[in-house]
Amino acid sequence: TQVKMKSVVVYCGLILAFLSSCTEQAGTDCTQIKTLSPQAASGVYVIQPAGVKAKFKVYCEMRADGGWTVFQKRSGGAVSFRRQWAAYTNGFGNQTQDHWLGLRKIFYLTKDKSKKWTMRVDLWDHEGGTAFAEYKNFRLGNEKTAFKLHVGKYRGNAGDAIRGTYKGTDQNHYGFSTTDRDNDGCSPCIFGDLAETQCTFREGGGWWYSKCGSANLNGDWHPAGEQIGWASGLHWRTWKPPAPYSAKASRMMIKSV
Ligand SMILES: [Ca+2]
Repeated sequence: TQVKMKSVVVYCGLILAFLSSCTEQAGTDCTQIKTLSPQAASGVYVIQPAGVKAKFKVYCEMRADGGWTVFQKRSGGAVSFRRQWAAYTNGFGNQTQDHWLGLRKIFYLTKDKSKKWTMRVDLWDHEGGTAFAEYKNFRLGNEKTAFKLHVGKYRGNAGDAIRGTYKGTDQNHYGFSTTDRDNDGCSPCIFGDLAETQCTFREGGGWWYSKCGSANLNGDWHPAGEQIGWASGLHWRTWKPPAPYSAKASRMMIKSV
């Protein structure tokens, strides 16, 4: 029986080693996880993008059209998006709730030139409506470019707020700004009788502001009844113009193709 016990211990040890190597095996992104396991459910997964040493947790939104790696989620005021450069670079919040994945991780994902990425924005209003915007060829530049935003062709029903409605406010090919890192092109910008030097409005969230522009989903969250007219909000101004309307919820995510 001692020999039998010993072989059971060895056998179990092998199974445990096999299982732990299975759990340590990280996908490169949510799209690959969904492709390899079509039944995989939405949830938090550990990923390791190709050519990157870091492993990190992401929320995967598994849909019929593929696995999407979520990098922004807003649904209430519990998580403050009034953060500075370091926080927007590294990420904040909990992946199962409201969060910002972090510019460095989005860069790690999208720097692989062998893949192309589609970025999807989902919006929910306070009246039960939804809308979306999708961009082909999404990627971010590295930290030296202030994580410059690059998007290709738009499709959707929320409008192309990244390129914006006013001349000179196109956020495509613009770097990221926070209250302590100003790349917004305003020094100042004149809006009617207001002169703004910072599109973060000194306390709002970071974004790829271009003379402010028409999109910013990282501003202050506002509840129903207080969702209209704030300088800082969850704004996608091609969706509900002209007064700034602050969405009830938003989600930004990417899929590799
Ligand atoms: Ca400025």
